[in-house]
Amino acid sequence: MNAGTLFIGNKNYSSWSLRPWLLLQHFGVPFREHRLPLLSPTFHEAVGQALPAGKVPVLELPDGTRVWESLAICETVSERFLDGGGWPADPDARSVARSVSAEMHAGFGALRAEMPMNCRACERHVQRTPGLERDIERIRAIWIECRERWGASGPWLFGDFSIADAMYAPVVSRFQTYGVDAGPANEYMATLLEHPAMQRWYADAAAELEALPSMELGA
Ligand SMILES: N[C@@H](CCC(=O)N[C@@H](CS)C(=O)NCC(=O)O)C(=O)O
Repeated sequence: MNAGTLFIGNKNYSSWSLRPWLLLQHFGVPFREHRLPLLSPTFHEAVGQALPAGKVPVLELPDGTRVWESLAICETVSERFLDGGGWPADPDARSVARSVSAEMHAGFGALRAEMPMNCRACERHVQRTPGLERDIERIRAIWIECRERWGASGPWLFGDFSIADAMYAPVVSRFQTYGVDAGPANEYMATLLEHPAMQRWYADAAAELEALPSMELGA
């Protein structure tokens, strides 16, 4: 079944857009992609209309219902198009997958502010503040624990690919860009970066023409 239209920002910069996009792509759910470059006139025109909260991503379902907030979109995709399969089947794994996804959605402010996603950039270095170090440590611990407890049945955080992997995909991208060593979770990072859909996202980001100074470090 077609999921409708996913409104996203620039692939180079829009980390929140990547999450539901990757989920839909991974599970092969057909959808239409509508790109609204951040800070552009077309983006501003869409605010309050296609974008109820003035942000991307937004999923417009085939009946016209709009869903915003990346985690709410992922939940909706799982419920309506995957028969709940966006979450792990095991109840304990599912509870923890929900917790780490919510933790990502609500937190890691230092990481998001100090290491912005930029798919085209490589070998960036930033001064790590204590807050950033704490975020990095916590994320490393999450990945390592998930892989140790649930990774036996597959290469993803909970074995099979789940919403949790989609939620952490932009963090993997950031760790690569800024040279963060994930220790035993480096293999997990490589798996995610090699995902064919991630490779497509990166190729599309490389082809984008917009370079937004306010989204680059040092701006
Ligand atoms: N909590 C939101 C965050 C969405 C968000 O901040 N999106 C950014 C792009 S990655 C945006 O639309 N920024 C435009 C603006 O704030 O004007 C989610 O999970 O979807």
